[in-house]
Amino acid sequence: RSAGVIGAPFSGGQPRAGVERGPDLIRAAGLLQKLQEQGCAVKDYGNLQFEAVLEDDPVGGVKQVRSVGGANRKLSEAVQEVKRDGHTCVMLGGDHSLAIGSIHGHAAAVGGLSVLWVDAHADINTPLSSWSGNMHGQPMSHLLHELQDKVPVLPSFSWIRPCVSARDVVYIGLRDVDPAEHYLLKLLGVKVFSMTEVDQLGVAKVMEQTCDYLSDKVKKPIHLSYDVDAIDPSVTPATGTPVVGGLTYREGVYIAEHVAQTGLLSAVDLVEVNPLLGSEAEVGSTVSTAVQLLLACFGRRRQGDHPPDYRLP
Ligand code: DIR
Ligand code: MN
Ligand code: MN
Ligand code: MN
Repeated sequence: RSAGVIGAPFSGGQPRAGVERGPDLIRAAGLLQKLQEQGCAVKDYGNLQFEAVLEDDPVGGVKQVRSVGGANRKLSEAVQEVKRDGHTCVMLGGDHSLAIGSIHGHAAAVGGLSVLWVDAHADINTPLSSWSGNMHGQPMSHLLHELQDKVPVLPSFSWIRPCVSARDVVYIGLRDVDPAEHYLLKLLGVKVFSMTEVDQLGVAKVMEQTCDYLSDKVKKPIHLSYDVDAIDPSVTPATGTPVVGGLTYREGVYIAEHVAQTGLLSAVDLVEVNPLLGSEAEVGSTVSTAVQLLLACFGRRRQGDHPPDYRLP
C-alpha cells in the first residue's frame, strides 16, 4: 500500500497559535523516510496554502467560520485527488476542524465510510451547542446525516454535504465530553469506548469489538481520525487541549496497529500537534509519538519484520 501525504497547516478551528506548524514538524521528524524504510511507497502532496479571510467575524459565537469553511473546502479537494490516485491518504494537521474536509473528501472519492475517531473529546458540538465557539469541537456535527436538522448553514459551509451515518462511527479515548455532546451521542446511539471502557475491557478487546462493529455487514473503508490529545499528556503534552487520564503510548500504538491489520484503512488524520506548547522535550515526545502512530497505521509491527526476499548477510 502507498501513502499520499497532505500537510494542512491550519489553526483557525481553535485559538492557540502553533498547531499550523504540525505538518512541517512531523515531516522534519522523518515520517516520509521512515515510511519508505518500512517498505511503503510515499507521495508527498506538500502543504496546502490557505487564503487568509480578512473579514471573519464570529457567527452566533462561533469563531473563524469562513476560514474554517474555506480551508476545509480546499482540503476536501486535495483528499479527493489523493484517493483518486489510489493512495491511503495521510492528512497532517493542523487542528481537528480539518476532519470536516478530510472526511468529506474521502467520502466524495470512495463513498460510504467507517469513521474511527480517537480523541479525548467527541468533537460533536453543533454551532449552537458549542460553549467555546471553537470549530475543532464541532466537526462531527457537520458530517453526520442524522444531525443536519440541528446544524444551521454557516457562511462558507454550503458546499458541505453530510456523508457519515452515526451507525458507522466509533469513538475511542473519550474523557472530556460536554453535556450537549453526551446527549447527542446517546440520542444517535453512537458506539463509544470512553477511557472507562478502555480500563474495563483493555485495548485489545476494545479494538476487537470496534472492528466487529464496523465490519458487521459490509466492510467499508476506514477513516481514522487521530487527535494526538487522545494519548495521555505525559506522552503527548504539546497539544492545545490536553486532558489527564489518556491512552498510554502502547494503547495508542496498538489501536493504529490493529486498524492497519484490517486492510481497510483508507485515510488517516493526525491532528492537534502544537510545537509552541511545551518544552523542547515535550514537543519532541509529542511529535515522535505522532510519527510512531502513523508508522503503525502503515504496518509497522513492534515484533519486527523483514522483506519476503530477505537474505541473511
Ligand atoms: C470542547 C473542547 N468540547 C469544545 N473540545 C476540544 O470546545 O467544544 N476538542 N478540545 O478537541
Ligand atoms: Mn479532536
Ligand atoms: Mn481532542
Ligand atoms: Mn479486528
